[in-house]
Amino acid sequence: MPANMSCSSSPSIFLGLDLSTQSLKAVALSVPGVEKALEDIEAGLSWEGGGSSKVIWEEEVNYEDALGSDGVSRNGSRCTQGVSTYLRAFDELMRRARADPAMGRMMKHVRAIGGCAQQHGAVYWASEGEALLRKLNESAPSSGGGGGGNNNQDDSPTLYAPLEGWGAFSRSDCSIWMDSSTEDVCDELNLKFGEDVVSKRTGAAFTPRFTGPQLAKFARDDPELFQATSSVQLISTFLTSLLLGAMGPTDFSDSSGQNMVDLRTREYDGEILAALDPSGALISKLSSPIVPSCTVVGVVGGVLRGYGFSPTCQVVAITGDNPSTAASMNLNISSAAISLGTSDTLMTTFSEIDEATRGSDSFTFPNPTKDQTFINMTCCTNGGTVRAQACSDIAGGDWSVFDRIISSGSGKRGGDDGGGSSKWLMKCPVDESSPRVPRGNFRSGGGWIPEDELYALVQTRIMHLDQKSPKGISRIMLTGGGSRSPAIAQLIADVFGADVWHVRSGSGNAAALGGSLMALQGFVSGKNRMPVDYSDISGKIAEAGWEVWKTPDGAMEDFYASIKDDYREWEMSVVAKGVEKKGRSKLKGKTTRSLFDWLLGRNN
Ligand code: XUL
Repeated sequence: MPANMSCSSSPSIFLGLDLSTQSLKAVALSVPGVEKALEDIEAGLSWEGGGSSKVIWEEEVNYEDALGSDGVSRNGSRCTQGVSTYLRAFDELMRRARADPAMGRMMKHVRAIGGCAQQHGAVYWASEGEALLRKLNESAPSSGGGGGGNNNQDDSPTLYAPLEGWGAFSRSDCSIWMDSSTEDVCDELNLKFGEDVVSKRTGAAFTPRFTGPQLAKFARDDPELFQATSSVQLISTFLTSLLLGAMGPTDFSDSSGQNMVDLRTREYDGEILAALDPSGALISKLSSPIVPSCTVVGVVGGVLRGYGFSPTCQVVAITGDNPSTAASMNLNISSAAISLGTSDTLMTTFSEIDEATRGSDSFTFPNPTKDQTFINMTCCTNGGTVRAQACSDIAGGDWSVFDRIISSGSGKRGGDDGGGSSKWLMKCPVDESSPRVPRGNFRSGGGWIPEDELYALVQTRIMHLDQKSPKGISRIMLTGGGSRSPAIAQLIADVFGADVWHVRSGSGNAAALGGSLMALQGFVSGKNRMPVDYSDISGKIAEAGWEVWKTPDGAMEDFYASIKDDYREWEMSVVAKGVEKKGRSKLKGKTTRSLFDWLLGRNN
C-alpha cells in the first residue's frame, strides 16, 4: 500500500449488480482509504491508491441453474422475459449475499449500491404496483432476520416475489432487447422522421429492440392493457426501484436506449411520443425525472435493510450494461473498447453528439462517467460464431493453428491478391447489423486459398471497426472470447495504430464491476465539498486492472494505413449491393424512402 494511504477503521464496500438476460450478477468492491483519497483530491494531489482496491465477493444467480428457467418466451420474432425471473433472482442473490461468510459480515459496510441491467427492455406496472412496493418495504424488519410478515420458506426477511402474485404488474412479461417484432413499426416511424434525424435526436434510428417502438406496438396491439398499465420502466429503473423500495428515477445514459429521449434537452421528445402513441397517454406512464448517471437517488428500502444493509446505504441510479461496461474501463476520448464475443462490439467516445451519431448501423448513448460526452456503440452480429466456424473448417478446430495462420499472413499475403489489390471477406450467416448487409458471403477479387479466407475474415472485421472509430485512438481495451488470440490482438494494434490493453486482474464481470465503480463515484461526489471527477478515484481503480498487451508494429501500421481507402470503397460497394437486395424485397412493402434513408444513414 502506498505510504500516503491510511486505513480507515471500517471498510468501505461498493456493490455493483448486473441484471442481464441470463443471470443476476454481483461484484462487491472494497476500497480502502476513501476519506484519504478525498483529502488528497481536495489538496490538489493525485490519488495513487487505485491498485489497493479488492473484489471481496462475486456472485452469479444464473436463471436456468437457480430458477430452472431463464423465463424467456419466443414466438416468431417476438421475445419477452418474465418479470418474476428478475424478482426471484433478486431474492436469491440477497439470500446468497447474507449467507456468504465474507459478504454476510460486510453487508453493513456497503456504502452504496449501483449497477446495470440489459438495455431497452421494459417492465409494465399496474396502478397498484407502487403502493404494493412501498407496503412490502414498510412491512420489512429494519435489521436482519425475522420474516417480515411474508411467507418465505427459509425465513429470509422479505421476499419480492409476492409483488407479482399481488398484481403489481399489468403484464407478467417484459419486452426485451432480443425482440424484433417491431420491424414494421420502425420502418414506418423512420419513414416519417428520417433515420438520420431520429438518430441525431435520440442517439439511434428507430430500432426494433428499443423501448419506444415496443411501446408503440403494445399500444396498437392491446390498447386496453396499455391503458391499464400505469407505469413503464426500463429494466434498469426497475432495479433502482427494487433497491429503493419505491419508484426510482431513470438513468440518463440508459434512457437513450428508448428512442424517446432528446439527448440535448435530456427530456422525453414530445413529437416522438405523439407518433408512438397518438392517444397522448404515454407521457404519464414514463419514469421521470431522468437523472445524470452516478446520481445518488436515495437510500436502500426496508427489504434491503432487512437483509442487513445499513439504513444509510445509498442507491445510485442503475444504468445499462453497455454504459456500465464502459465505466469499468474508464473509457475516454483517446480510448476505445472492443469486445470480440458472439457479436463483436466497438465503443468509442466523442465530445459532440453530432459527431457521435455515426450512421444508422450504430447506437449512441451518453457517457455515464463523463458528462457532456457520448459513446458510440457499433455491434457486428456475425462475430465469434463465424470465427469458430472458420477455425473448424480451415484450422482443424485448433485455435493455435488459427493464430499461426493469422500471424504468418503478416498483412501482405492475406491483404494482397498478387495483383496489387487487397482481399476482403465478410461471411454473414444472418443479416449483419454493421455494416448493414443482408445475410450472405461477400468477398473481393479472386485467387483465394483457404488460409486467405481465415486471414481476410479477421482483417476485414478489424478494418470495419477502424472505419467506425474517430481518429486519435491511442488505447484499445480488448475483451471477449476472441481477445484471447494474440494474433488478433496484434492485428488490432497494427490496424488502429494503438496499444491494445487486456484485463490483468480484478473481476471478469465488467458490467457489474462498472456498477460498483459508479456506486463509489456517486458516494464520493455526494460526500466531497468539491466536484470529484470519475477519473480521480473510480477511473484509477478501473485502470489498475488493465495492462498493455500489444503495441503497433510500425511497418505493419504503415501497410494498413495504405489499404484503408481500398477497404472503404469495397465496404461501400457491399453495402450498396445489400441495399439493392433489401430494396427488391422491401419495394413490395413500398418503403423505398426508408431504404434511401437507410443508405444515407450509413454514409453519414
Ligand atoms: C445493446 C443491446 C444489448 C443489451 C444486452 O443495444 O441491445 O447489448 O444491452 O444486454
